[in-house]
Amino acid sequence: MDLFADTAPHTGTEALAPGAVVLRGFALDDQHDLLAAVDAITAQSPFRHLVTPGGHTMSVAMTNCGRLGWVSDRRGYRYDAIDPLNGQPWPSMPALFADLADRAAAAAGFEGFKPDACLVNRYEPGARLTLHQDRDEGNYAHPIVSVSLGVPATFLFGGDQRADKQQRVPLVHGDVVVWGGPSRLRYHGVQPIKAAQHPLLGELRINLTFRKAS
Ligand code: MD3
Ligand code: FE
Repeated sequence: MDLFADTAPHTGTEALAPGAVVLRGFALDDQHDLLAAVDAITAQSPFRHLVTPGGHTMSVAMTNCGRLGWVSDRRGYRYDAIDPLNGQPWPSMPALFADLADRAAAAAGFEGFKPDACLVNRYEPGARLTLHQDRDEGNYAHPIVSVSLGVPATFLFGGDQRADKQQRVPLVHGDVVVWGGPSRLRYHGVQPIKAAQHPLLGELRINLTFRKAS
């Protein structure tokens, strides 16, 4: 009988595909500091539901920190140095964020990752991300690092074509994933979040994605 089945943090490294690595529990040591930093960011640049170029309002609420932030509106998707909600630069990237992203990328074999953008996604129950590619960044040689916090999610990891079969990857609080090399442009998404409770975040899931946007 596994006495630790429900309480032991899941740790270790799992290779998903060439260039794609799950670092289980990699962010757990920093969980409280990460969430305090998210609160400071959203005090300045609040979460908001962006509108896609097609006119749909996204179910995931977003904000950014770092020199550049990802935005969407009727004109398209892009990175911008200014938060359109307040006309100010995005909150600066906390040193802890940059350091965690750099350490995670290095653990996956990508040395010297210096992100200039962090997209912060907030999921309520039912929120989802439909299958997409991340292609608004300038240079696909850099990986993307993602940090999962709060309630669990099922991540969909597809192929280079939208119609390719998808792998389902469960992601829980503290997991970090690095997507680089040949995985960088693969289609991916997040299934609708199931109702659940997390001790620190209640019914919410928060995902930090670190990018080199320019
Ligand atoms: C795989 N966010 O913000 S992060 C996004 O959990 C996004 O909020 C998801 O997809 C989330 O664009 C997933 C993981 C991710 C990010 C970029 C990737 C996976 C990726 C790029 C290529 C392949
Ligand atoms: Fe994405």
